[in-house]
Amino acid sequence: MSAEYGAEQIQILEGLEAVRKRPGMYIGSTSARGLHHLVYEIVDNSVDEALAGYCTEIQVTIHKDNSVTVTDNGRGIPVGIQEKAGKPALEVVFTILHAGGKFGGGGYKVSGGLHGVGASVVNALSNWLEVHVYVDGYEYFQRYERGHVMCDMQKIGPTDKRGTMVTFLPDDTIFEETIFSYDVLLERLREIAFLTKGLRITLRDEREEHTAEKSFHYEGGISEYVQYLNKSVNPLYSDIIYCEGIKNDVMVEVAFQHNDGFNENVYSFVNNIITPEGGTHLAGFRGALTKTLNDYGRKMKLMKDSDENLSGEDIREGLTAIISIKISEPQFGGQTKQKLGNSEARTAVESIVAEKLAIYLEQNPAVGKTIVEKSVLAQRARDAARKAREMTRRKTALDGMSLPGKLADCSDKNPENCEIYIVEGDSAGGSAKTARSRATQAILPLRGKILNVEKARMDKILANKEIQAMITAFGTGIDEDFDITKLRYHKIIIMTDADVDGAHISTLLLTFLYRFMPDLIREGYVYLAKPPLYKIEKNRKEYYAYSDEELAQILSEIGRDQNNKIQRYKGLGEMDAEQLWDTTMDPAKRILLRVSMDDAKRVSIDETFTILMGDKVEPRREFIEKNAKYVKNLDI
Ligand code: TSJ
Repeated sequence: MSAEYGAEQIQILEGLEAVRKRPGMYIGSTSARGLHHLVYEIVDNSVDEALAGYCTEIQVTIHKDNSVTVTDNGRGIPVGIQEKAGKPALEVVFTILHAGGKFGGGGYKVSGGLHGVGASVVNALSNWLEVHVYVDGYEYFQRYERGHVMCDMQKIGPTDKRGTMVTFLPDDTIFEETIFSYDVLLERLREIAFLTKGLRITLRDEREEHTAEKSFHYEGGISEYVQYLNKSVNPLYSDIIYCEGIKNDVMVEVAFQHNDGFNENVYSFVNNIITPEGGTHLAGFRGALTKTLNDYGRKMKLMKDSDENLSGEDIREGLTAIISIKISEPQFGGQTKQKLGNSEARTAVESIVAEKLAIYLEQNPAVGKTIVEKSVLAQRARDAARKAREMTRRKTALDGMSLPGKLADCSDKNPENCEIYIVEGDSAGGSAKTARSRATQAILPLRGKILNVEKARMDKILANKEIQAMITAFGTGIDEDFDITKLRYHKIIIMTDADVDGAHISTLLLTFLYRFMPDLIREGYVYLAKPPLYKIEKNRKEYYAYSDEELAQILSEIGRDQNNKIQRYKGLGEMDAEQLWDTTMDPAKRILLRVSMDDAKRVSIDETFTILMGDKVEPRREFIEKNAKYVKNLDI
């Protein structure tokens, strides 16, 4: 008996040692991302408890030493002896791989959906972890270090509390980064709160002198999420349309509302995790929306019998939607294993949305009419855009590759070696053309402000000369024609003045790239050049400073005196070709900022561009006040 117990013990240790040996296998990475994942793994357990109907509050606290406490007011992790292991279930949860939460019981077990691995992994990757459980009038406690049990589970004494409290300190020999970001946690916790109606989630940060605290609680759930996402645009009707139901064991919730813009902002979630590549749940939603609105439009004579059906895209123009499903065994497929494959998810979403939406439209004909009319306009614009697109296609086919006249192309034809500078203004464009290294650097000057794609329909965007020039120069095509393998340059470098106007133009360009060629950003091909802010001259020697801090540093190094000449650059135009090469274009010396994006943050990126480029002033002012430094938001 005791020998058997010993053997089992060793096996358990091996289980968690495996996690410490290959942490990436269990939490994706040991970077900041993996670190934050630890918190989500723990929080997921409390969210499950909320979904089961037993927990209404979750508190997350970041302590001064970067340990984190997660507390909930659920039933408490069971403390009874688990027969198979011969020890308290609590200990099993923390010491056996994949044991977290598998106690049967009702409700939907959602963690473990995409990459859920549970409490034992967090334990294995923590310097120490302590758990308190408050159940049936008593408090229980256990402590672990690097996954090893430090004491048997203790029954501490009576309590009138109920719930679970876990505190852990991530192991700094495993993680490259052990400092939690309040903002990153805040963003994800807000998302969870929107997706779990009624649940209150509070985040506290005790690291600063004044404790920061923020609480999220949405009785309206994903309907409030849609309202929140549409706060900086103009809705076409005041309702948020909401459909909910359970079919084939798939729990479905959908909320949406149209605005007067042109973007489709549809986000799908499976078990509270965003699915950037969609899948069957998204397909089910799209199918039901398209069919129901076409049926409605014809029945109400809003379309003629001879009219073509509205396409899905037409109906989704200006649509903000959240699709959230809970499913017990999600299957993911596609190249990156991120696309939901369960066919029962498609039929569940399709039938629930079709049924509920038809009823809603019957009862709200004014809204139905508004949506159909908006879609008909979109259909007409799309026809015009298709004609424009066919024109450009025919043109390129006829002329071989007709590159824009303003482009000074490079001679090297291997895209890996090639860069294109998108330069604001003809004069800076001229200097850049003189300065460049002709073999590998192409220059495309753009005149003035480019079109704000947040406020224009596709046909207008495709007709814009500056945008056409970029599309042809890149070689990739756009939107549905986009083909990244045809990209002619592996570095697309946006070079604008280091002032407010320059920042605005960069943002316009990034908005365009993000909306129509997001893979360029996702694959890391897009950069911002960083021109210097100051030139300092002393004894015929020139120094360049790229920030105020650097200016101060250079001045303290060379000595502050009368002979220093400090010039503040107001624009690229003030530099001659040689200076431009030296400071901003020479690959050996220049500073480039790579623009990156994290798919998990797609909702907030979309929001950022809508706020920055949309037409409501108040949200923009708020956003700019909160994010005073432009460059800080580079990492979209
Ligand atoms: F990650 C974790 F396991 F450490 C953890 C679990 C952390 C935190 C902060 C909370 C929890 C947790 C687990 N909260 N609530 C629960 N509930 C259960 O484990 C539980 C309780 C009772 C029953 C039952 O069937 O009676 C079933 C379950 C899953």
